[in-house]
Amino acid sequence: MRLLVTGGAGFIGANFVQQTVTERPEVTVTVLDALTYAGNRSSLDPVADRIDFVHGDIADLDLVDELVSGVDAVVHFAAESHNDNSLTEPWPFVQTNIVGTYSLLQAVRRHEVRYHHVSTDEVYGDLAAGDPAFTERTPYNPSSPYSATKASGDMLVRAWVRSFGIRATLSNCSNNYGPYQHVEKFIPRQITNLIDGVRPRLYGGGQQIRDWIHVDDHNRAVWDVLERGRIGQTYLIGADGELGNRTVVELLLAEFGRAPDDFDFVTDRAGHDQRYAIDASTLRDELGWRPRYADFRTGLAATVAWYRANESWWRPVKAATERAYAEAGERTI
Ligand code: NAD
Ligand code: TDX
Repeated sequence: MRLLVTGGAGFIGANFVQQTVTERPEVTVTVLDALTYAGNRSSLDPVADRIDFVHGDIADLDLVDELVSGVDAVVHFAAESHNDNSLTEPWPFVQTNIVGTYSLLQAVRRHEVRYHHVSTDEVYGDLAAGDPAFTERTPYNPSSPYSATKASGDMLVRAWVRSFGIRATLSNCSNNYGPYQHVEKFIPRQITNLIDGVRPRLYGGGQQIRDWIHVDDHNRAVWDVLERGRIGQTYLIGADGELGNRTVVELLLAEFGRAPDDFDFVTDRAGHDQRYAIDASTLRDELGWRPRYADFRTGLAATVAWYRANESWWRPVKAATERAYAEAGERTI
């Protein structure tokens, strides 16, 4: 199988490429990535000699058409992915997450290529305590510019399935953690702060809840859907990993031998979603998927170890990332 992977230099895409090349030597991988601030070519170093890398934009219609004409399937990870950035400057989110998705859809339509679309549980909005978890039937209700543009991309995919008969599947996953995640995101930000002796920073009161899944488990599910998913179907991916943000910070503080209250509360995120939770029954029952990282604490400890051992990967962008948070108005409260 010849595969085009968009966003393969990002957190989840790089993990997918590494996993694929290692475990499926029969698959030929081409990565298309614009190497934005979030892309890091060195995340592909372990497999660099076994893939083709194309530096380009998914919204470049001609480039995408040419690349898609030469493959059997596309797995689309590329996105602007950070909620906080979407509040500061929404335009790149519209361009990449909507226009970029359109460009891929037109190419897979023209060349009749199988397409898998990677999306997020945030398209469903948020839940209150006690609400049932999201299912494939939950109505879309996105809150942030990021999640609204992801929801828009998903809607385009559904329309291209129905109107043009493209062979597409979608997956909407909960919060990922693991190696190679950009230090702007919650868990790597706090790990790298702690390595630097800086107190973790919790938005608002730290009461928000996220449903954590290890990135390896997400990508195994993506493969299951790509190989055995029903065309036109959406699969929710989650590993029953609901935890409050404050609890995550306390677990990290324990990993570093620090007191459980050794953190700061900082300015809350505008429109901050309260809780996400995934019901992954369809994926489990239909495709037999099970997470391998059933214990979040074990996965978190391995992630801390990775950031300790790979300072050269994250150090070059740490200071600028913290400066951007300060410039966006983040203050201790
Ligand atoms: P990321 O920000 O780490 O990586 C995104 C990658 O896309 C980068 O390599 C970047 O250079 C590339 N990219 C951005 N714009 C591009 C463009 N116009 N053309 C080509 N490449 C471009 O993101 P991530 O966390 O790895 O997320 C990957 C996908 O998974 C996204 O679609 C995201 O919405 C989805 N997702 C993420 C999570 C999560 O917890 N991180 C959860 C569910 C779904
Ligand atoms: O410093 C922080 N302090 C803090 O309390 C940061 C960066 C975040 N937070 C909070 C905000 C969220 O409640 O932690 C939680 C997680 O924040 P993020 O890592 O920014 O993730 P989230 O906004 O939940 O979105 C993530 O999961 C869904 C990914 O970034 C998205 O790409 C994915 O779609």
